[in-house]
Amino acid sequence: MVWRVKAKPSTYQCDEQSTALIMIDMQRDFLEPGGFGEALGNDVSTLRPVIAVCKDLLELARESNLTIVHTREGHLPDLSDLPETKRNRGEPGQKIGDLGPLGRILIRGSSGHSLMPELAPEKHEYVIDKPGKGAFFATDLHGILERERVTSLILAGVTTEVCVHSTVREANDRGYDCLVIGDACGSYFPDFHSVALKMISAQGGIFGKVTNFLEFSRAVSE
Ligand code: TIU
Repeated sequence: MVWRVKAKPSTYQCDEQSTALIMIDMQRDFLEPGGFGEALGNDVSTLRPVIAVCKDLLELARESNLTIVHTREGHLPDLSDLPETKRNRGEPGQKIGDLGPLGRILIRGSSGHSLMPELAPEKHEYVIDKPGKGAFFATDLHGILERERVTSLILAGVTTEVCVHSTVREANDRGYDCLVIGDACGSYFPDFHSVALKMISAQGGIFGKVTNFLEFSRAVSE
């Protein structure tokens, strides 16, 4: 079944056999108070509306039997995969690896590192742990997608201009056809969110295309 999604700058076309949903970093560390997002000085409540849209998108992807990949940004407990430059950004005393209300900030295995319970992965879905902002850096995501014969990526998650953007750029350079679901992405900075989406779809879709959940679900149910 070929889906034709109304998108910017033009219609996006894909089919369920070769399409994956990539749900980026919907972790407590970014969405709940006491985690990494707040440690960086952000108001994490700005991201809350995205959870419901991501939930609907995840359910639609499950009903459509898409390959589903969840990513989590985080580091090993011994910090061996954490560059000093990354650790030293942010307020002193609130660095990656420090103990916060959600456990050690951005460390694999801490409660802050886990995915939001509303978006918990099912058994057969992939969960990719990534030390960087882009989901292809130092992970086996590309190999997984090649094995699944995936060529089209539907992207959602947080934050629009950081990890979603980095991943779209990496995916585009590896030849994937990307569609970003704008209202299933969120930023601590509303103006960055809208400009980040424009940057993807400008210049004829320089990194990919952009739509919203309603248009995507319309195309899937047609
Ligand atoms: N700070 C910020 O906007 N984002 C991140 O650090 N990581 C992700 O976007 N996941």
